[in-house]
Formats: sequence, structure tokens, C-alpha cells
Amino acid sequence: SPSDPDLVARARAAKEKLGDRVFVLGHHYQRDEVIQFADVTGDSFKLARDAAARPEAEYIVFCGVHFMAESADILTTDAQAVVLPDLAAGCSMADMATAEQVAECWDVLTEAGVADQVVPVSYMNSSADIKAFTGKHGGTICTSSNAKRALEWAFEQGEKILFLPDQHLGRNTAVRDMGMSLDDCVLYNPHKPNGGLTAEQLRNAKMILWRGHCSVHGRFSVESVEDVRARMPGVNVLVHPECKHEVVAAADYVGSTEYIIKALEAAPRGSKWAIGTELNLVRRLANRFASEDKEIVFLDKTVCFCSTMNRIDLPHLVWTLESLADGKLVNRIEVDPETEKYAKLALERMLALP
Ligand code: CIZ
Ligand code: SF4
Repeated sequence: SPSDPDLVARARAAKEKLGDRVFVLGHHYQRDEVIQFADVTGDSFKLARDAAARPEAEYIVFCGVHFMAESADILTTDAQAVVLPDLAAGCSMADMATAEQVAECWDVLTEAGVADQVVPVSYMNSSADIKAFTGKHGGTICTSSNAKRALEWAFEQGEKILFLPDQHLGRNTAVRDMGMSLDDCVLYNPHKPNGGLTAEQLRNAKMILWRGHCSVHGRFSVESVEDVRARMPGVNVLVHPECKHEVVAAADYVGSTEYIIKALEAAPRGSKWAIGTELNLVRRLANRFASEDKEIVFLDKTVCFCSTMNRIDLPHLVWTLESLADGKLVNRIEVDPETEKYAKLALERMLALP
């Protein structure tokens, strides 16, 4: 949707009034109307680090979802306030693993006699509580770019991994990148007694995958891969590792957001690409590379935007910037000190990965 010129002018004026006191982060999956006001763009981890590199900014406005704002708060100073323009912008995947469920899972692992062999590895897309659980139990955080290195490190610390909360990234990394078999993986369902698993299954498993998924990437299908191949002969199919295992197996290339962007930058003129990731990003990339004669399409027309990402729109950004410019701190995301301490430990283990 085209930006309302009045709102654009108001956002610009409020941002100018705030000057260096505000730093606006724009996640790749955000709307164009919001991205135009971002001082930097990136994935969640890059943005958290960009925020940490700006200690002079009093306000970090995070155009993204809740867990990302939490990570930015963990990595920035206490004097900096991280602000989420709409508090309803959560992440359905992060919400699939609550602190209570994960504590219960640890009890199940303890009763099965395997907890002392288990190292938790949690995807960046998780709440601060889950990151803290991970830090407390000797585990690390990972992103979709370093998941393999995180699993390799974890297997040096213990025999089994509890991977949270995205089953697909966990399974794809284990099977595609680490050469494990699907039988090495079991699925822990937090809605069933004992996760729906027997003690024997837990003893035999190498990867205990939490039953979470992304409501956007989890919807791409093998059929959509076959359809696009039939429609566009010679197409390169490139998908994010949050897609299902069979979709990843059917694709030509698999990688994180930054990988996708670099692959398209390096792609030859005249090449054709079908991309399986969030729609705002795919559209922006299609427009950006159209002039270089690269044909870029969205993998599956039945899949939509990330609805919670899209909650951050220009009206919410204007309200946020104008409130801050008026001296009103709104929608601050603040992780409590105890949670922050252990979540930071897990994040620091990721930063120290070889
Ligand atoms: O799917 C997402 O939300 C991703 C890849 C987020 C991020 O930036 O890590
Ligand atoms: Fe969460 Fe998926 Fe949306 Fe990313 S795209 S914020 S993982 S629901």
C-alpha cells in the first residue's frame, strides 16, 4: 500500500526532532512504508548487534517482533530503552515454547534419566525466558546462519540436543548439514503427557526437537516447488531452513535471510528464482533486482505475509516517534535482570562459537 503523505511527513518531522537520540531498526520482513524510516535493516541478530553499537541512542525503535526487541534490550545498555511500536507484534513460533512448558520438558528428561546428557540449543526466535533456560542449562543460542556450528559445539558438550522452538530448523540442520538420519530425531509435543515420548525414545534420540514451527515458512509445500518448476523452466528454488524438511529437500538452495540476499546479488543476469521466505522481503528483492534482469517470484501464492510483523505499520511508527519526541516513553520492552543475565550467557556462547 502506498504511504499516506501526511503520515510520511509526520514520521520524518518526529524523527528529525529526535535526531541521534533515536535509532530505528527495520527487520527485513517489515512493510516498505516502515522500512523507509529504518536507519539500518537486517535479520534479528544483526539488528540487535547494530543497536548495541549505538550506545548514544536513548531510544531504539525496533520495527520487528517482540522476541527481537527483547534480544536488543539484552544486548544494549540499561540506559537505552528498546521500543516496540505495537505490543501485539509477537511471533507465533516463539509463543510455541513457554517457560512453564520448557521447565516441564526438563522434568520429563530428568525422569527419563537423560537430562544430564542434554544440551539445549535455542533458535534466536524464542522468548528471553527460553534463552535464559538455555543459558542456565549450559546451552547456546543459534541463528539460521550458524545453526550447524551451534550443533557441533553442543555435541562436544553432551550426547543429545534439545532444540527449541523450531522443529524444522533443528531437523534440517541435523539431517542436511550434520548427516544425521530422521530416526535420530524425535518430536517433543508440549501438549501431550511426557511430550508424547517414551523414556526409551528419549534415550535413543540424538536430537529432541520441540514441536514448534513458523506459521509463514511452515506453509510452503513440495507441490509449490513442483508447480514453479513446471511454470518457470530453469528456475532456481531457494528456501529458508524454517521450511519443512521435504520442501528443503526439494529445493536447490537453502539458507538464511542474509544468504538469500547474497545469493540474489551474486546471481547472473537472466536467471530465474523462486524464493520461499516472507513476502515483504521477496517483493522488495524482486523490485530491487528487476533492473538487473533477474526474475524473482514468491514460491507459493497461497502463503501470506507474517501477520504479526505486518502489525507494525506507518500509523504505529508515527505514534511511537511522536510520543518519544514529546518526551513520552511508550511500549518499552524490558527484560528483567535475572532473565537477562542467563539469556546473555547463552547469547555470549553463540558469539564465541568457532
Ligand atoms: O523467520 C524469521 O522471523 C527470521 C528468519 C527472523 C530473523 O531475523 O532471524
Ligand atoms: Fe515468527 Fe515466522 Fe513471523 Fe518470523 S516469520 S516472526 S518466525 S511467525
